[in-house]
Amino acid sequence: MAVTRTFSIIKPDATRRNLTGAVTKMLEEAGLRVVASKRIHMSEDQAKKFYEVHAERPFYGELVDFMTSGPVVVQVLEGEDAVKRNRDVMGATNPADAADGTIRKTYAESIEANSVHGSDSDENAATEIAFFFNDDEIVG
Ligand code: RTP
Ligand code: MG
Repeated sequence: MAVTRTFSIIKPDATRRNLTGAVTKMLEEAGLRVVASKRIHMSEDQAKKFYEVHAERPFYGELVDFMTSGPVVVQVLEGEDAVKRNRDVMGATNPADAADGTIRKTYAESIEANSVHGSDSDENAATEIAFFFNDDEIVG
């Protein structure tokens, strides 16, 4: 299995509850390595652009409001089959459907305030990493 990268966000509901370390520990225990990390407060423009694919969905406005409601931690994660590995440890979008032992089952508050984002393909991972990080900020 090839070592690849994915992009992760620890969302405002998790940073508000001081869960940055707890979430990161679960990512690390799942075999992912944090090769870049920074805490930012996303602007409305950034959040709108980042979630552009959801622009027509009914929850888009609320999602942008939520993602700009507090600090987030954006990270680049490296590991074998990183996109799938990360999505497996994140669990289902809705915590009510997430498997035991996943981040969302353990920590998410709701389908929206679900603690983490993870890229859903290698192609989107590359786009999302480039959206938040310069190459010299990633140390593998
Ligand atoms: P993500 O992109 O954040 O990793 O999560 P995902 O693939 O599991 O979910 P996606 O369908 O891409 O939705 C993106 C984020 O929008 C919020 N959401 N709210 N109110 C709702 O029905 C609803 N559905 C989705 C969640 O924060 C979700 O992670
Ligand atoms: Mg998604």
